[in-house]
Amino acid sequence: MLLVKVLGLLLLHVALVTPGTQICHDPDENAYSIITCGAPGKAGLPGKDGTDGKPGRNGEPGINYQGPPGVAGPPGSNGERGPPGPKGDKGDSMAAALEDLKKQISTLERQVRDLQSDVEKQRKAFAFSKGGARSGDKIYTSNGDQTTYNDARATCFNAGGQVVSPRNSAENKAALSIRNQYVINAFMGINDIQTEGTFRYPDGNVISYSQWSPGEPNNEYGVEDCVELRKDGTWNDKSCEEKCLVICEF
Ligand SMILES: [Ca+2]
Ligand SMILES: [Ca+2]
Repeated sequence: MLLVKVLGLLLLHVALVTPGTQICHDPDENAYSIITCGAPGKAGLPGKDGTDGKPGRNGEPGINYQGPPGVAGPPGSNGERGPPGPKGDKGDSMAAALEDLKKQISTLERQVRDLQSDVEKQRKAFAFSKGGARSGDKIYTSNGDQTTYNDARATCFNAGGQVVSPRNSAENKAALSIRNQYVINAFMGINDIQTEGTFRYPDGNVISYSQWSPGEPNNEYGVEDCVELRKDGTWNDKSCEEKCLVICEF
């Protein structure tokens, strides 16, 4: 053994003095080997590109995620009122009603014309007959009776009129024309029964026209509250209980 170690040391010495050599120890073999150590080589050229690899496998299908349903929002505010629509056509019922109304109006117009003609004839007949007269739209007539004032008032009222009550000169003349046909003084509707000295028309209004004879009204004996129409067209207050011609006004 000693010889082996000595030989090793000798080889080591040789290696140390020989450039380019290196002693390498192998622990497993517990031996030393001598290799020649050259200078480090240069980097080699880059290798060729490798060939393309195989295509990869298809991936697993993805999972679709569905969100939770949304919550309904609050109702919106009312919109502005739109413009009015075009006028619709008139219904048949409206047209029929208008047509019917026209017929009724036409019938009424014809009836009014007939009435006007009839009234005009009656006026002419009254004016022509004894005891008939007219002034404006008033008609005066008499039945020739002579009665107290109250009876005259009742007669005219029942006939649809009133005892003649002239409100102007023309009406007074119309009444006088009838009085003179009968040649009898006539009662008038004017009286001061309600208040002595204040003469009124049958409707209660104070008279606005008068044609008193001179010295009248004198309320003779304190009993003259009615009025008669004399032959000269003047007025005289007279007792209502006396009898005079009845002239009615319509
Ligand atoms: Ca009197
Ligand atoms: Ca008198």
